[in-house]
Amino acid sequence: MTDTVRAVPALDDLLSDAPTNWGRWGPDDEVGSLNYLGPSEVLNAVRLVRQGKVFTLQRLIGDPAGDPVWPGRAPAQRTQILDEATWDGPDAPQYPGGLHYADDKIDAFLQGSTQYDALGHVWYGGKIWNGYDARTTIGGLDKASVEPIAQRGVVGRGVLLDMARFRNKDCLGAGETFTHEDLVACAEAQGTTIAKRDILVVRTNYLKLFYELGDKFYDGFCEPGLVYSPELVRWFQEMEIPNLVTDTIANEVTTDPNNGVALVLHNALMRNLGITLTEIADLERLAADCAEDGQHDFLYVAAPLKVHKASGSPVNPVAIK
Ligand code: UVW
Repeated sequence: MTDTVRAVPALDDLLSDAPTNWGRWGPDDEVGSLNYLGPSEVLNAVRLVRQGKVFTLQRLIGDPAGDPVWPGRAPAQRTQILDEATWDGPDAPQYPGGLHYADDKIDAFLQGSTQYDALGHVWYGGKIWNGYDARTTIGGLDKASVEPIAQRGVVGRGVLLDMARFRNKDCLGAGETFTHEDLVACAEAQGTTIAKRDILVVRTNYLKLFYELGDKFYDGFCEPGLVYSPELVRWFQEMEIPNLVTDTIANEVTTDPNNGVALVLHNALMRNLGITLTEIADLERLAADCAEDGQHDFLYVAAPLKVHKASGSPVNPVAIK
């Protein structure tokens, strides 16, 4: 090894003293920190609906401009199976009364658009969320799949933290990092507060570059985002954050500039604390509206699709003011 090649620590070592919530909600838990969102959190969040404004946060699947995906994943392919041309030929199906219809299907990575990650989506050291054996993922997630999250739904107070606007930028740059202290400062600058059990919705507008740069977007791929520190993990733990939503593909700085490890927070927050991650959200309309009316908190409602044993699932979250 030369002086210029840095030894990258194993997650097992980097996070050896990091807190976990394993066992906190029982040995069979599969939804982790979503347990923080009970009836009182839902009712408090409903009170934020004062203007009747509705924002859907999903990106278009099959966007003619392209679908941003993690390297190695492919965008969804939609195939038309039936359409009016189906009835042109002599072998066309016949239905009493002359019914015609259109059918189509998609072949898609479940993490290939706006999505919830299952708590068992990532791991290290042979264990997933709650200490389940990583071998329970083989052939489909027997434990901590997206199914229980989808069954439960996610409803609470969402807070938009517009990091791009806070830094006076159109969008954050590749590899740009921020901390929990920056989130708090951003909230303060917006005239809002982050309360315990809030769903954090963080805007970087980084995917703007995906649409502008085309394939070059993936050169030296390193998204901007939150960066690991023990203090940040403790803050998420103390604030009892149930869900982190961002507009990037993977919710955190891709490669931690301090240690060279990939997706540290997927592990420190999701695997260890059971915080659900929601990625590739489209926050542009919501952010413009928040900047205009000064209301950065809202009722956040999300119900990912119920897919058996899946590691994630598409979702169209809704923010209501
Ligand atoms: C990976 O876990 C690789 O990516 P994501 O969480 O974005 O699906």
